[in-house]
Amino acid sequence: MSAPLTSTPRSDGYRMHAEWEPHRGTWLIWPERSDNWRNGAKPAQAAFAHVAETIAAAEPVTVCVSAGQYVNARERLSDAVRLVEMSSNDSWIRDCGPTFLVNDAGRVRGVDWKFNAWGGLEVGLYFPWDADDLVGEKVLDLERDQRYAPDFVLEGGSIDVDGQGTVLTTEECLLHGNRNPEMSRELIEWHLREYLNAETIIWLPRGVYLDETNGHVDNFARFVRPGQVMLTWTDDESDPQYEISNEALTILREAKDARGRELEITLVHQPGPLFSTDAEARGVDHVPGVQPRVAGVRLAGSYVNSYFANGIVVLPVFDDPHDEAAVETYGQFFPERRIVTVPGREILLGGGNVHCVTQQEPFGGHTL
Ligand code: KQY
Repeated sequence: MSAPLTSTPRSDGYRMHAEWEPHRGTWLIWPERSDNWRNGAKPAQAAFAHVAETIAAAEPVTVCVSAGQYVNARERLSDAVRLVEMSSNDSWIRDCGPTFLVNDAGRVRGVDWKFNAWGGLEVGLYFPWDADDLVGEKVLDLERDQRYAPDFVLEGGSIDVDGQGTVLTTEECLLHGNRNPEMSRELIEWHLREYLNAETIIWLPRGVYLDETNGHVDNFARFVRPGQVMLTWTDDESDPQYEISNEALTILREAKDARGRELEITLVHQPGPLFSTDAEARGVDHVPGVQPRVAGVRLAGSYVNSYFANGIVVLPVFDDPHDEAAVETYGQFFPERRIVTVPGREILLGGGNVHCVTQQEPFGGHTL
């Protein structure tokens, strides 16, 4: 185990970069567990491969894969994708991977948070999660990046930053009794300020309706540039999502970012609502202690769960009437980038989407 730094990023002048800043590359983890991914994870592997190849056309991609899946993954991925053998419990590197940081000289470090599978023994999604919890450290080791390791449970999908000192997050997740129950809100804020180098934290009460992560903000509301936020929305007042989005909108309208700017908010209408089918649920193995996949359950589908890579945006679409408007909105957010759509349903069936399965490493600009 490499020894972590005992200072904090804030005191050392490192900050979490915004996702739209230049990347050195992107990390993913190869999916394989058949108690989360249907049909032996084959459709999920095709979906992850599609995402990896899409990003690899824009920047270097590394996929972490178990020893048992190495040969299979190598055959299903092109040579443009680097494969690294690494153990994990599932495939959500946004959440179990490191949060990369940069300083003004372009040097890169990372935060290796504690990971407890979205809630630990009581209501977490699976046990064990020890291999996932080591992913952050292993990735930073491979990159020879120095590591901060606070005693603090946090998933990367539960925070979003503008790279200029503002953090967006949800109370539903960060203040949930299954993450850091012994910590006060003030202490949780202290960790965000110190380890992301932030000034202002904007708390939204809840995330997407029935999101199994306890309302991760990366599926709900995200910065698209400083001062501008996209928010999952529905026009249907009878949909439980309406009240959730509306309360967030009120807060965002009143909020100011770390530089004192008011926020411009763009509403992105949700797909569906989408529900899992009988055939989809039947394809998932039942294992005690692992969240079951049940037919007819409402899926937490969202267009906000996209990924900004160098020169492109990878946007999940659902063969849904709202797809077109989402593509158009992203085109307005990012006129200088290509909006590349990928089928989003398969990853959604596993509980997340494109943003949840990717982790960006900032370019920084330094050489070793
Ligand atoms: O929202 C995310 N960042 C990840 C979703 C993980 C779902 C686990 N089944």
